Amino acid sequence: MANSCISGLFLFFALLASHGIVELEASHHVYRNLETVQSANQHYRTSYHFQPPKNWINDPNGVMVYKGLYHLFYQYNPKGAVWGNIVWAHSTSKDLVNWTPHESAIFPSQPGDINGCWSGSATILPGGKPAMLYTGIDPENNQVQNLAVPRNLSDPFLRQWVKSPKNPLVQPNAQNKINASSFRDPTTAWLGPDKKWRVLIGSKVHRQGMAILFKSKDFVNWVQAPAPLHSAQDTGMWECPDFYPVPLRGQNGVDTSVNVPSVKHVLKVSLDDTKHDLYTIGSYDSSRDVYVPDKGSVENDSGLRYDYGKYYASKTFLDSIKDRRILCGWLNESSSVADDIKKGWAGVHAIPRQVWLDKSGKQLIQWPVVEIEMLRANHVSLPTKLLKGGSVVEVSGVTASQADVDISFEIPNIDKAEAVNPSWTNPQVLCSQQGASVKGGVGPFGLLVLASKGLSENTAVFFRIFKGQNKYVVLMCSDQSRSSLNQNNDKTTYGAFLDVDPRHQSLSLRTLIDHSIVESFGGGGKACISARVYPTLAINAAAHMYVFNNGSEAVKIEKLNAWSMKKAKIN
Ligand code: DQQ
Repeated sequence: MANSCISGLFLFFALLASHGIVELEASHHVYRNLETVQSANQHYRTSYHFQPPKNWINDPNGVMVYKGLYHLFYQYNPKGAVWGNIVWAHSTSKDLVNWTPHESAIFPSQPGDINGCWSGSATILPGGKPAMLYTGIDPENNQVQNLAVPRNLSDPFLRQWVKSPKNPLVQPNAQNKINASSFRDPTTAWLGPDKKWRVLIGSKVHRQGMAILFKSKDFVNWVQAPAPLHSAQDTGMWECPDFYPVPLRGQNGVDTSVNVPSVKHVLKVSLDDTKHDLYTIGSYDSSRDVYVPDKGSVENDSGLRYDYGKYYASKTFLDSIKDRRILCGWLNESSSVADDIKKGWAGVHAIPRQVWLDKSGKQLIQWPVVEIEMLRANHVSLPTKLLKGGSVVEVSGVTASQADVDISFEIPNIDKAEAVNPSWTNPQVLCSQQGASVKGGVGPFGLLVLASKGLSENTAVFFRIFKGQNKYVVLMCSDQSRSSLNQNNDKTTYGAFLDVDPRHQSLSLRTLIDHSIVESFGGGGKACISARVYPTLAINAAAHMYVFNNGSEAVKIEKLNAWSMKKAKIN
């Protein structure tokens, strides 16, 4: 462990820092004739986050448990490292960590999906039979809804899928007036008190995002309900809706059809305009088929998000093996399309997270599934230590490019926190203005990961504490501005406010580092920030990890545990 003064270095890096935001989203553009030729330079492939050997991936689809195996399907381009030619690729796992690949499960073969098999979800029908509802793109490029079921239920790997001869089951037409280019991504269906199935499809009318509701007795014939389950003004298109109950107490999950007084409901929508997964917590009246978000819920881009970094098109499923609800999400690249084509792949999935309702009832808690801990090796811990303002301490003894680190801080002199400015309402803007190099009172303190020896490259995940009127405000940031010397990447700084009272609780930060992923969980999973980064110096053995404090006040490292992460067997 080395200790040195870093304020000069931070000033230098501040001058180097780029604040440019590069728009790199590639969704729904068609790139033709791009067969993948992978380059030899593969520093950014991950070791324990899900990805196929090559090509483009996006949304997780139809995640479920069948005969004791986890099944993950995902949007995949078999022909290249950019979005297009979309099929449902398929892998299975016994532990959500190691994954075995299978042939693509659902691919264009009928008029109802001839131009693409887009996102959808699994429903477990009575008798334990899985059924997939998914969006197909028809010959006119209309978005329609289809059904596929396993060919052979005695195959635990469910390698073959048969499409319903009734496809498309639902399509936009003159009667329903649904917009044929904004009608996609069926949810897991649930049963109402009338024994009818219900499913939501994402849509919009002008700028009003909505979750259109359909009902069915037999899972084949679907009738549109008179009103959407829910909609919100001025949000734009809702992609990949997800709707599920969470128990008021405890960390267990319950089946999607459960609606009893001891649960609340969560509605998550993926906002196409901003590529953010936004959720509200509320109540579902199943006799009227209305969902009402709790009072005070924010239903625009400033609302609650699963992740305040790059994380999109997620969906949950009930893990009936362990009675928990698991969230899977897509981490898009932050590199340029040209760089993606060069490396021959794009897109990874986040570590599956267990989700449950916080004791406050006001937000969800998310935590990486416990199984990921089986990859931990070379445990390193730091004794309790005071981290003076302007200091940096290396965490050595772990593979810093492939690691799991869990740290908690105590704040001895919290009254020295700077006053909060009432105009600071957007945490992302605040983190961009006050990055890791900007000195503060209490904070910034946290981790420098994927850092080069001289710190010219690093990703800083940190906290700042401000004094508000009656409470302290905790800001969590992930600052990518110095993450790479390559200027072609999206280095947007991310931020979130964390609902923790630092007078009474220690402030914890867990970060999963995996070559080009920095996935962070603040306050025991109250705020998550995932980032994609592409260091040019801090790669493999040349990557380092540090704890830093760039505030004027000392903070105490109450505990720090770090591990190297072994490589998982993925595809
Ligand atoms: N991705 C799918 C769509 C969905 C979008 C297409 C979200 O079904 O709306 O690949 O990333």
